[in-house]
Amino acid sequence: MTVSFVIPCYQEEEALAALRPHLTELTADEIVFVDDGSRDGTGAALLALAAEEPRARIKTHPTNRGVGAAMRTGIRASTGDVVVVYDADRTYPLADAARLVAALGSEHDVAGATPFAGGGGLDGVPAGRSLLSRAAVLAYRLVLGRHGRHLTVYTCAFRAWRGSFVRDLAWRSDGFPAAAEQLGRALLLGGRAVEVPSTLRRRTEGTSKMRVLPTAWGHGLTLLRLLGMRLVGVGRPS
Ligand SMILES: Nc1nc2c(ncn2[C@@H]2O[C@H](COP(=O)(O)OP(=O)(O)OP(=O)(O)O)[C@@H](O)[C@H]2O)c(=O)[nH]1
Ligand SMILES: [Mg+2]
Repeated sequence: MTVSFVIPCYQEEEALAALRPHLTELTADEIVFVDDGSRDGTGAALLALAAEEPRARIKTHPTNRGVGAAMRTGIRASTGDVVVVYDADRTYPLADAARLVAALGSEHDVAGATPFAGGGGLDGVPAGRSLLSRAAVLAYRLVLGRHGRHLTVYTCAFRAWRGSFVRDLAWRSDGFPAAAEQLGRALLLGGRAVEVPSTLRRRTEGTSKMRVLPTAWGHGLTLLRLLGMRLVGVGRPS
């Protein structure tokens, strides 16, 4: 079984410098970095990293298109039987990637990290951010009904996917709501999802790219799209 990591990066010069010494801990056959039109030293940091890490591959967008678009580029370029999406700022423990891959097994299409199930947690994460995530869970559960009731988080992109499943998955959002849209669409298509408790910590290098208002608006549109899919029965499991 081969494993690809996909790591979207936008203005992550500092976070990549901190990630670099940890790459050897990563059980992967390839690591696809997507530099999404960064204007800081991200491009140079990735070249330096690739010079000493033969598993690294770099995809570049000439202009900034958003994390959802970067995931699309990275996932489509990946070749692994399993694809792990991981944030450049290491806010979830790198070691938990192996737990996601183990939980995915052969019975699931996606295994996602969650801070909101027993054994998971939040470490220094601003209250506003966790509130947004918790509100999103309620909204996505409502819209997805029986398809999504068993899950405790939708906005966290740190997941292990069955490669063939996620490379076929389409999503519209180019921004942060893409993580929730991927999961919602996967569930409506009959995808089998499992969660693994993990601890989300506050970012220590670089700055957050998440803007609450545009992201909340994007979630609203995504919820409407998923509701439409559910009502017309798109992807109803047979
Ligand atoms: N490719 C790409 N990646 C992005 C973009 N915005 C954010 N990212 C990446 O997506 C991941 C998550 O972004 P963050 O800024 O950490 O957002 P967050 O995790 O919600 O918030 P914090 O951890 O508090 O900063 C990081 O690896 C970012 O580099 C973007 O426009 N394009
Ligand atoms: Mg982050």
